[in-house]
Amino acid sequence: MHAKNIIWIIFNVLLAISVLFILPAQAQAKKVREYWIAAEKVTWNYAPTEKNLIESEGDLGVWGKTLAYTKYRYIGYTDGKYTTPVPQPEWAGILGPQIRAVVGDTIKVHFLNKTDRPLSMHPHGVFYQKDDEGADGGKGASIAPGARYTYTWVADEAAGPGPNDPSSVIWLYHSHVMAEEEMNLGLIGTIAITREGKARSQDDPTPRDVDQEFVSLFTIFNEENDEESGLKHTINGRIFGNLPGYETSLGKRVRWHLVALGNEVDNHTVHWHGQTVLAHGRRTDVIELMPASMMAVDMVPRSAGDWLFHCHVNDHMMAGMSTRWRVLP
Ligand SMILES: [Cu+2]
Repeated sequence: MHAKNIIWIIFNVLLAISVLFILPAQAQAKKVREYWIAAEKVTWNYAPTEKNLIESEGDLGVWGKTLAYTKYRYIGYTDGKYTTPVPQPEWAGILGPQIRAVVGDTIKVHFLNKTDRPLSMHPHGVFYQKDDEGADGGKGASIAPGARYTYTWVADEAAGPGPNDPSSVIWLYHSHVMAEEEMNLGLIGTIAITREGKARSQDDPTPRDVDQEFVSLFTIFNEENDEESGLKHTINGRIFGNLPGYETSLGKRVRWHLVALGNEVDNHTVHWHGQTVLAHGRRTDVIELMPASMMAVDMVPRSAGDWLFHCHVNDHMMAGMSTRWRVLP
């Protein structure tokens, strides 16, 4: 037989094997991703250094009068014993554990309410049946103190990135028994969904076309019935530069997931010094957020240094809605 024919036959056999076995195996690679999350009462300090780290000459103003308050948080654990917390990056601040999935996956959240009031977990974006809405009737709508509930959510096509989105998008989750009160208590987190075929691996659902993903929640927590000193203008629950950990380096592909929550006053304009971002194909260095907005933008840092990252609304800047992000050379 002619050598060319043999090569042709081998090529076709390999092609047949890949079509019959390898491709279907990849298409079937759907996972059930399990999370153990408890709601807990904590003491939260809005500025652990007790310093204004943005203006070295400045102080914390009226907002420094009281810095520590009782808050409620979602805390992630490694398993159903709820004894070993899942470590969080420093920049995550008050945010609950990051839930992640790839389009096609199912998310199971084993929720335990360790607090003294009924709470829930209500997700945005993902597919759920009525019992797993975490709000408005259904079994998961109100979980009593000490009780548990397992929420089943599906990262279906409609929960994943759309045609104009980057390879991952983010959704909020929050408690929804007395929603406004509970979001103000701190019961907030996010769900990241990666486009099918874009995850690093079966076990690592992070998108492989970016090196790092950060999440930033812009919200004003109201601690003292609208008293100005209790209006904490926060990024991930910290004020006046007290949120460390946004660290990257030149040339890295960085994705920022920006979210906001709150009231009419929670119209935030997120601004980076030293860098621009791509937002749905548009170049800018300021992103507008309204309460419950969610937005993914990409950047490749081009200038090394410690740069301001802040809300550009004047009143909010003055009240400490700023921190720094670091670009290493
Ligand atoms: Cu703002």
